[in-house]
Amino acid sequence: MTRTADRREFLRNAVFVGAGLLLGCGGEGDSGTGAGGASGDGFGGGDGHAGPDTGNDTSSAPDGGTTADSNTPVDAGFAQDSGPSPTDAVHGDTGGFADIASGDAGTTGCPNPLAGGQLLGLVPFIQEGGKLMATKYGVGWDGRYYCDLTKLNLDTMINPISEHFIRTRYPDQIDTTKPWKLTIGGLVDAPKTLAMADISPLTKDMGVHLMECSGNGKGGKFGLISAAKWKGVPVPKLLAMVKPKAAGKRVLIKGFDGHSTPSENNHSKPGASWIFTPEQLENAFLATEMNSKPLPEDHGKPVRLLVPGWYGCCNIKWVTDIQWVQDDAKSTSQMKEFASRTHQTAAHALAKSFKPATMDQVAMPIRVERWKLADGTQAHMILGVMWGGYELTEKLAIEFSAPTKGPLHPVEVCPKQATNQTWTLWRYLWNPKGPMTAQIRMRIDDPKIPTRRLDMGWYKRTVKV
Ligand SMILES: Nc1nc2c(c(=O)[nH]1)N[C@H]1C(S)=C(S)[C@@H](COP(=O)(O)O)O[C@H]1N2
Ligand SMILES: [Mo]
Repeated sequence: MTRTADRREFLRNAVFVGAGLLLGCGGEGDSGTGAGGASGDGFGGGDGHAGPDTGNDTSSAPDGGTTADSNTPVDAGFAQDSGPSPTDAVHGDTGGFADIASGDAGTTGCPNPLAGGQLLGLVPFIQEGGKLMATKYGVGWDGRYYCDLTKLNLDTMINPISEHFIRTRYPDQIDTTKPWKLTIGGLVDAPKTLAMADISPLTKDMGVHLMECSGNGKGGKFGLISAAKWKGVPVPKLLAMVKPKAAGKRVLIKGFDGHSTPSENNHSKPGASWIFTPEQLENAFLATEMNSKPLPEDHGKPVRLLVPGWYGCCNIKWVTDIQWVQDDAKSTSQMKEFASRTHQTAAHALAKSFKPATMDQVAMPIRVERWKLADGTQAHMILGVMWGGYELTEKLAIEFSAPTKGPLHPVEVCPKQATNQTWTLWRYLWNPKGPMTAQIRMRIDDPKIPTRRLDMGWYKRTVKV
């Protein structure tokens, strides 16, 4: 069946129920009593490492965030065991389904196993939230936009600019009266300074890339992740404009990071910059356009770094300098701040001790739909995304760790994963046996594929059905 035909069939069969009072835009309120500081990266403030998940479903660090300094996705506002809030009840929310209806060619391209059924609504994820969702708020380092994943456009799998996550808002100390300058220098024979007029002619379409903040966590319902279409200039092209001295071995990329409002609880330190080897920057680019529009202020206007496959913290915004530095250059404050969240063993003193801050293969559910079938029975359709990693896989599996830790069930990714640059949609037809609170956790059932975050239980999500 073609994608379009399937999509039409899917839509014909979907009967929209309820007025669709959309939740998710700040609807959850603040449960207040969660662990950790008030600010942060959608993250609990600490910088230690949680151990691998023990399989214990109650209060291991990756889930419960009970250890003050554990590296968990739990952050402020997540009240442990607070149970469902009044808004957690299944309601008539068709949230996001209108978005599906707006496209014509379906992304899923898979036969709809619920043909003839009726979509009753979404089952919310519980024991998460607390952050203001789908709203731009805050200033400087603490400025955020958590995107509402239940409303992801499943046809395009791209976030419009207004719905792309934000971590750190436009610095108020940028002098907008002066033209932007980018200096390529450091340990070079002759540094070069470029204006945007020099950079723009060098740009080209770079395709769709997903970005995820390494602090993407439960407090913001995992909304610090988004995909956009980018245009920019390949970093190797810029590096080729200067001749490094023999001692120039690594490349520091630095962005403007001056905000007059300090980060709450000193959570974020000034000095956004990261040090790479030239090889690590082979596919990197300095972006000037996002979704065919000049780069918006909050996303790095006029120019920002994007290193495909690396965590967001490496994607320096408001780039001012590219500098060749020596092999034993000291790591930057940004590298140290994000050391644990990027799987480093310590906040190393030297840049060369840092491993690439890459995202292993990851997956999580984003929508749990409740359907009524033609025979009157109910079914649940779980929709989710898979992203990251270094090779394509068909070994996605789902695990329900309630009422007992369950076996792995293979999940068909449809259409098959075609790139690691951005996310892929998957869905799974679920028939829970009776009412229960279930933890949904994804796995890649292939020991050859590294899955550090899935191993930790980072993206476990809980629903009550
Ligand atoms: N100059 C500067 N660049 C920065 C940051 C920052 O605080 N200052 N934050 C980084 C982090 S932690 C992330 S996740 C991404 C977020 O990019 P976005 O806001 O465009 O989604 O920007 C990165 N670039
Ligand atoms: Mo981040």
